[in-house]
Amino acid sequence: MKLILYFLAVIHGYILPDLPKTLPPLGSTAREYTFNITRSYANPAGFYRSGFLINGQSPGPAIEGDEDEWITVTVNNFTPFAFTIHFHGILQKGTPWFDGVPGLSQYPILSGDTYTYHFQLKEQYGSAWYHSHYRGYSSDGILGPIYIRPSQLRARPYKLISDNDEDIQEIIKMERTPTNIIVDDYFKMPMDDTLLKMDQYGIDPLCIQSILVNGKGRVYCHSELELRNSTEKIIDTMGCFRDLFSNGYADLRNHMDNYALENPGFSSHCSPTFSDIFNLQIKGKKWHYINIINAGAQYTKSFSIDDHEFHVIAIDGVFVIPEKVHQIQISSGSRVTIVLETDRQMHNDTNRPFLMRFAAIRCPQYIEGLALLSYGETHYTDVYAQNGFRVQNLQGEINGGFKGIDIPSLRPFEEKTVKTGKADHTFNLFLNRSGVVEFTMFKDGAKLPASSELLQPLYFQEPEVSKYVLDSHIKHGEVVDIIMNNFRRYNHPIHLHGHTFRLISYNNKKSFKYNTMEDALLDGFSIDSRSPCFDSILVPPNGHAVIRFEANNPGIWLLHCHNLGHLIGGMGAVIYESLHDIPEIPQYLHDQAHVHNSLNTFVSGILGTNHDTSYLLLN
Ligand SMILES: [Cu+2]
Repeated sequence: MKLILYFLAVIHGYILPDLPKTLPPLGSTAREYTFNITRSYANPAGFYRSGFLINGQSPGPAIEGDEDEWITVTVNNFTPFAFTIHFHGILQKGTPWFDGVPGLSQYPILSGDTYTYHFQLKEQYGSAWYHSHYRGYSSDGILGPIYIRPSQLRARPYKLISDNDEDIQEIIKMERTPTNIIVDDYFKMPMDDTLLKMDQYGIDPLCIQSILVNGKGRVYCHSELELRNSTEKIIDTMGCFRDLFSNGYADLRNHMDNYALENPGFSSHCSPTFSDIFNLQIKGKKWHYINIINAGAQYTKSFSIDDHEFHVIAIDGVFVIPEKVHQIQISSGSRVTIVLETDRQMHNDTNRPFLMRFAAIRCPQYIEGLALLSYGETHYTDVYAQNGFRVQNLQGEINGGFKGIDIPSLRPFEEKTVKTGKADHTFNLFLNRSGVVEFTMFKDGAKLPASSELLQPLYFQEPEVSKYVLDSHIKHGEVVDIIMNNFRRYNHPIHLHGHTFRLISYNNKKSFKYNTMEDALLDGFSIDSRSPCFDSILVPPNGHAVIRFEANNPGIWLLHCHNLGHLIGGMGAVIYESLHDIPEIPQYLHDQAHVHNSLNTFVSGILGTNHDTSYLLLN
């Protein structure tokens, strides 16, 4: 009887069930966060739209902790929608089921429900972020920064920035409290509507309204006549490329690769807005430590600050050999950490703010997000009081005499080497658009079904062979290569969960012509033992990326495109890693309330409505 009462109490939430073994060991504490997520109707870019807030704000509060510390995040869903939270860049060592991927590690958290994530910031540091991993809600406001302060034992690259001890001491001090800047692509309509229109018109939702910087932005308009640049193509007042003769949406199949279009009628009339923009106010200090996170659902950003150079010191939370540049290109999902030296003497007029620019690049739209860098006594807080020379144009192209860099050229600072021989497992992927709203990573067109977000999580099932599962019985310690060729004209920012990988071959013009790295090695190719170390990589059109990781984190991991339309269109693969070594999933997680769903279409995946068999499971 006591036992029955206990279970009833657990089910009804009066007492907590037995906590899983993966919680922090007794005597140590976890840093606790509570996220109350609500629906909003707000105007972050100067026009009203529905979206989401976390504790009344978007981006949500920063999750901060020290390397190896435990974190607890309790999510209270006060919205009418279901979603999950993924901790992007957190390796989830020992707790792979808290990776927040619906249909893979958990069910979506239903409206009115609560879900608690527990994980350790184990053997990792630096910039990461969290976001909804359900449909497109990350770009509707369910996102925020994560920062892990590196342990004392980590080697830092600061001596390569300055040989002055005072400078290094100040940088080390600033490392404790960096500024996080999250940049997001902001659509005119909420993501469910945007993706539904993608499905129904068969058009990529490529034309965005604004680029938000820490949740603030504006709509900037262009003069249509001024931008007309050919007889076949015009650029409208939103900066979007349109077909002159079809008003942008007829004859799509012929132009799908050439013309990227906004839904008809939605970008033709631009109305400028004059809302607040993010202002990074600098007071007194000389050195600044900044994490820049590209959370955009669509575009790579060219980042620069007018009149300033900066040191790039880490990518995806891994220190690199610093590079002093004026500009860096940041693809979707990637994080760039910079150290910025501000010296009033270098600039003529520090009463006016300098513009930080985030230009969308490799895309059919001329648009940039703007934010301000203001020195302490700045009297102006508007973009129209801008100051200094700009180092890049609206297309994100760097002006003559300035230095830019892209992420694949950066090498890790720590001399941890990658295995340079052949791999134990190789997967050959072909990034492709296989239909109007269908995207795939597989030669045979296999897709991650949109409805997989609503299915029973893979952790709760016997391992299943599906076309989108990469499974060749990877064992602990083995070396895995993933060859990704992109034969089409789209960029795909590919993100791997559960690992930082090594980029062992990359080219933005040529495909990788071998079936395995072993074939390449036999043909004279060699692997740089200090290959770049990331968790996201942009695979450019007609180019390739070959990534390698060591199977040191047993789990079921997603590899996917971070362009949200592409992901929901099917561009994902599931990796089964060392299945026999995955610790047993805590029993109470099986009991999460959820909705059963068996539909398999893009629309149902987006809307989540019209379930043919739906009922609530409460035990
Ligand atoms: Cu993609």
